Amino acid sequence: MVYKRLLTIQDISCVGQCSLTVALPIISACGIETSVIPSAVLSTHTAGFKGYTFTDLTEDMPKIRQHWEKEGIKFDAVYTGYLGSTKQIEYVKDIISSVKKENALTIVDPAMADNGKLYAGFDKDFVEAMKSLCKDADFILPNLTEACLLTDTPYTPEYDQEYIMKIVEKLYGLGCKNIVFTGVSYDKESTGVLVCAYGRCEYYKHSLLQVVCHGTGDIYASAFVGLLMRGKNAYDAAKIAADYTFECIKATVDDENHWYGSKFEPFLGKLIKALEE
Ligand code: PXL
Repeated sequence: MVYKRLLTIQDISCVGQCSLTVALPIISACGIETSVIPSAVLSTHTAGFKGYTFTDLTEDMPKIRQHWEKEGIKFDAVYTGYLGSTKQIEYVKDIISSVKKENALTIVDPAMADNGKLYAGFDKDFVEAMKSLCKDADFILPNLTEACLLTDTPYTPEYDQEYIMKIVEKLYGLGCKNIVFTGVSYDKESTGVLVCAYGRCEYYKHSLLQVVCHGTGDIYASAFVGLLMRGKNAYDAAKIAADYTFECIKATVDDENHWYGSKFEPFLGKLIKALEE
């Protein structure tokens, strides 16, 4: 097996099963060395908890980059998730260009919004900065709300294929190379992922569980990244990651005490098995 090294930049939500507490175990389980730069430390994520702490780590970023430059530290891929400030996005771009090995992949999850709304603390400037990060990425993984924000498209929860393909065209227009469009649902019973990669689009449909489950975007993106790094093509990685995320949600929905995240740990074994197939 080729041993690969990845850097992921996103927050530590100490409790809440999202961001780094999801990315680290999942990508490591896929057999990829996973280094981190925390964008911020929060006591919990911002979706449902009240009074959470937020320590912004923006100004640590250039210092970390400078140290790594001295050490000659480089990566085979950089995967970014939830970032803590608009200024941070500029620093993240500097880090990416400084630490990327030749032909390294950049994967951007523009984690900033869901269900038609920006997450707490984000504004229009952040969206503009995120557009510029997505433009240079090899893969972006937006949900519908994020894709709408990135393309200045009015969000609607009910839509058809034409609406989605117009957004895809606009994302290409922005400069995005490959798009893994999550949560694309054309009827009430199903949802799916539209993978537009290497010049063609393929839709993978799966059953929809009628629940809002936090952190599933991070579970999905982390599994996708791990699978892609282990040599799966984007379509297969997107499908396996979707099946994995579905199982995590299914295992969580009946537990009303587990509203804050999804139980991803019990299915890591299955994810690893899928890697070998
Ligand atoms: O899962 C996305 C996410 C990541 N990090 C923080 C969040 C959220 C979603 O709300 O609040 C801090």
